[in-house]
Amino acid sequence: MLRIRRLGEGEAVTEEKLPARTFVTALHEYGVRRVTGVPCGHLKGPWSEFDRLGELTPAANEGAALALAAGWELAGTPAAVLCQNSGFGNLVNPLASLLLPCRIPVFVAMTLRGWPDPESDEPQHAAMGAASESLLDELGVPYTVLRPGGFAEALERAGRARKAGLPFFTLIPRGSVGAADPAPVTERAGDALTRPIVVAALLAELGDELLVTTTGYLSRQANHELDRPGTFYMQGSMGHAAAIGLGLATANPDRRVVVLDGDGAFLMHLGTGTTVSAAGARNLVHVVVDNGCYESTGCQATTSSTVDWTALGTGLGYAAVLTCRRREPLTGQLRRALRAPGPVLCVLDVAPTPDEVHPRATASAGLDELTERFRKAAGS
Ligand SMILES: Cc1ncc(C[n+]2csc(CCOP(=O)(O)OP(=O)(O)O)c2C)c(N)n1
Repeated sequence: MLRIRRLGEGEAVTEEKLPARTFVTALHEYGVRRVTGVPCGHLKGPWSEFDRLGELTPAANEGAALALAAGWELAGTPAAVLCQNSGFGNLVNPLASLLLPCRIPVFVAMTLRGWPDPESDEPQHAAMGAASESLLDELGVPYTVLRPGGFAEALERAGRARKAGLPFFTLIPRGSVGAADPAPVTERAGDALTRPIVVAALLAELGDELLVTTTGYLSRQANHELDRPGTFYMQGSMGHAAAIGLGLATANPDRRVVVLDGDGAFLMHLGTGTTVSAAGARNLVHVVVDNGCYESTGCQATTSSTVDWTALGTGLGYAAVLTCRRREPLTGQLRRALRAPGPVLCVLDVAPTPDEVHPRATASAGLDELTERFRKAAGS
């Protein structure tokens, strides 16, 4: 039986774990040859196993992951998607309008945040935690919730769905799949930038600018360095920091708006970069902290290593693009970024620091309170 109790930070719902290797071997036996998705900390074990085997292609967002897997399936290669239910909304479109009508069977392993008790998780997961099963019911997509010892049965059911031309979701309660061995800590150059350094430096330069900080460790770091009413700490809604910032900037043309983004989050909805430049938001500064990984979910690699940020920012139409990878020019580059006519893209290349993690802003104040405080600071 699944044991449920109230959870503390980082605790798991289940105490019996399916080892990551068993998860991967079972999917191989089921026939899966290729895997994609967007990482969740609760699937980091299988994610790193598939990565080690060269079978994993990280996708920019969950919808793209499902469409990529559909392409593999159309080519006769059974495929799986690994994701978190916060990305369920991203994949509903290809699920409803591609996989179901074209009868393409993909196996999806989706972790359940905000479930079974929304109170036991962060507030941004409550609505999706409560709705994940009923949304699948409404769409007519077969699924099961993984129980201890129940993965073989889940795959049997997935096999039946596959024969009927249907995708299948296995919903994974938090903590029910084992983690990977910790990655070796890589040496970083003495003058390398890090998340704490760049966030502290940025906050030191801010006056009354509004600041929107992206989902995950960057929001936590900003809150840790300097809690200010003019900072909107995004908790969920990954990939949409620049869009929120653009809304604020176009509604307040006389006030600078700074967006603090991650490489994974910016790449998730990169098209917003074109909206930012088409809107000509001269008061918007988009700072992207590129650590090459999804640090907040376990440092799984993003695709940023293949990105030429200067070419990308220019191509997207940002009015100025600045980059920085060392400590000495950091403050100068940030000052230039904050003063230049925008929209400005400022990309800071940092080394990951997974050992430095701070509490969420919501550890000290409610989401309502933080939002209301920001509304006042934004002048509404
Ligand atoms: C739509 C969606 N998919 C996945 C997640 C899980 N998630 C939370 S933070 C995060 C990593 C963000 O990576 P990045 O933007 O590069 O910032 P970093 O964590 O490296 O600071 C992920 C994948 C999420 N919250 N929302």
